[in-house]
Amino acid sequence: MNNRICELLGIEYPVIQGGMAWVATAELAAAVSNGGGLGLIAAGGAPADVVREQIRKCRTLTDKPFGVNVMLMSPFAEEVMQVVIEEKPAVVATGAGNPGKYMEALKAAGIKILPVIASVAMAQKMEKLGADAIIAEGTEAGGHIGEITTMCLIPQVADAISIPLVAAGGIADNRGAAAAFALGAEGLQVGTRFICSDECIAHENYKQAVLKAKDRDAVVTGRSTGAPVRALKNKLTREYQRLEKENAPFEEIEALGVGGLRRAFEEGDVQMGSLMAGQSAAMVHKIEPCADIIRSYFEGLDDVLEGIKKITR
Ligand code: TUI
Repeated sequence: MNNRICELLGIEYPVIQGGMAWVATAELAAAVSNGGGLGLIAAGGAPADVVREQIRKCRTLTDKPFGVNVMLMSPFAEEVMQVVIEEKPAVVATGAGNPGKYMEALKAAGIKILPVIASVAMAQKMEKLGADAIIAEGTEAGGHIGEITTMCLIPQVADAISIPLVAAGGIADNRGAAAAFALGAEGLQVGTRFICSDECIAHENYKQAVLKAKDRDAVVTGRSTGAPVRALKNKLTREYQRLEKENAPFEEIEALGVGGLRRAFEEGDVQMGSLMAGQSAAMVHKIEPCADIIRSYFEGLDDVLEGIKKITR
């Protein structure tokens, strides 16, 4: 592939697995990397020693490049970055903040830096600070999200930067891949589909909830508290939305979400767990190996392009 993301990361397919807290473990990251993409261990809100363990475990499961996604809102972000700099995975992706203060040390350690951003201004800032590539995430994505759709964000970021661009949010099949490449991205970040992979250790109930999801089921809560999160509709999201509508105190709303991820991913609590997933959940129809998911984005791509030619000639 004549592709700067593949070249930069030393991978076969320009597919990066999203950094999903609790879901993106060493097992998932290694399976994605072994399948020819770039797997990421999600640090999420985990303490630094857990992240170190995960990196070391991943090394036993793959000899391909892999990375760590550091969630910058984590209370452990600083220590996690320190561990990452010591352990030197090939890549660090960051989310939910500005990784500027860590860039120099990451670069000195020879680690490639791919910030996940949700605005043009942040993409430009990251390029200036020395990011190796940008992951621009549209509001269709799961978890903590920005405001702009993938459709509008990707071409604007593509026009504003010259380093390689990865599109994220709502990319569920080869049509989404073709669209992302048409908009100016050279790579895809995929989260939700990898929840429904054989190698993902998330609870079976959570996988089934993704498989059952329909078009309007991935809803947003937390807009009023300034940290919007997209997750599958359930008792938790309804309760959240009710408190938000009633202008309940910030602490009461926040308390509802505490432990929500663990409840979903470990206990399989599909009612009071936070089933973070993107709008593409409605396009996930089976549980399959990571390698097959990766390949599915490129198989039939010629037919997609032929189809476009046919209706525009
Ligand atoms: O980070 C994500 N997705 C996430 S993080 C997460 S854990 C969490 N749980 C509850 C509340 C908040 C976080 C679950 N899903 N995606 C990448 C992403 N980053 N989307 C948006 C951003 C972002 C936002 C602001 C990146 C930079 C940024 O900069 C703000 C600034 O100016 O510092």
